[in-house]
Amino acid sequence: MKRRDFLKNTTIFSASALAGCGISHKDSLVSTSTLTSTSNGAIPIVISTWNHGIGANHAAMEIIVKGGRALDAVEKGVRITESDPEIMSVGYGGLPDRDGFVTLDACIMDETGNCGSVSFLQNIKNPISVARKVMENTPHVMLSGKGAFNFAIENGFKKEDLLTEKAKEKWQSWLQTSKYEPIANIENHDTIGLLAIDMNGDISGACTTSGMAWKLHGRVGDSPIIGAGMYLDNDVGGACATGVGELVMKTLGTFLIVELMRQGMNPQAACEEAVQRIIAKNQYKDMQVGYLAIDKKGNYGAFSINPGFNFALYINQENNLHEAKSHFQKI
Ligand code: SD4
Repeated sequence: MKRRDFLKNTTIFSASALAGCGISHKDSLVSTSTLTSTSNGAIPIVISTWNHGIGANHAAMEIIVKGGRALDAVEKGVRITESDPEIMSVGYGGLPDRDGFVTLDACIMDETGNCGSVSFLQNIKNPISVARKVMENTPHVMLSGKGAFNFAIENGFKKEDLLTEKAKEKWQSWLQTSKYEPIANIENHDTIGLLAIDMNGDISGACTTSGMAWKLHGRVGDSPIIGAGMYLDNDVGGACATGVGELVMKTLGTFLIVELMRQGMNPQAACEEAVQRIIAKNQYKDMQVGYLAIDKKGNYGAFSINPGFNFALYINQENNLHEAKSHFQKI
């Protein structure tokens, strides 16, 4: 679509209007509601997974209302989540693998189709920023493990111990039974996937996680895989995923959602179809996967296998938490 048509079809708030509205993170946490279908689109928009998305959305929108780029917004947004030791599923404070190591996965993508990613990264608090450096400073898309760590250090990141006392205690108590049985919504994860459209109508996305708690050392999930944990195409829209990464990887869920939108599906229908693919092809019992999607007009969709998936949506100057619809009504 030409930019002219895009502007015609979309509600746009001027930077000054939004900047002047003085929305604070607390003010904006209004209520939880269930969305029934794809909304009317509006830009700018920021959408992200789970409760912690409220704070991340807020930080992202702060950049956007000043006329900033969606890429800067998504990075800044998820850095808030990564840096918070109380959020035990992303970055610093994340729950470790079964051997006690906090290993992080993250990816980022911009409106030009550039992307960067890190997987199995240890001792670096903000993997999303390392992923961005991979995108901008190397000819590659993905760095992993020791190589990703060395690259981070060379690029000025600090080596830090990411295992907090609280996470260590949880790990030690898990060790007593050492059972690995992910249960929907309490799998001890909760990745943040965040998508944003800025004032120019450009889309970017970020996804970052400490992955499934108690995973095998070396396990990498969907979150750093472009097309699995997150994908976008600035001509079409974007999508991000949360939940059991193996199910997302087997169906390349976010790539699928964007391609379905390219063929004309709205974001809600595309998320629902991606969940159907998992149900049709995989063992999903008691497991959760949730998808979020936006199209170029700022229409959004959200859907999960099981109930309990919520997301934060910052649109029309309000940043609220919503409950996604799900395939099953009861777990
Ligand atoms: C993973 N998808 O490592 C991540 C975990 C997650 O919400 O999303 N949690 O499989």
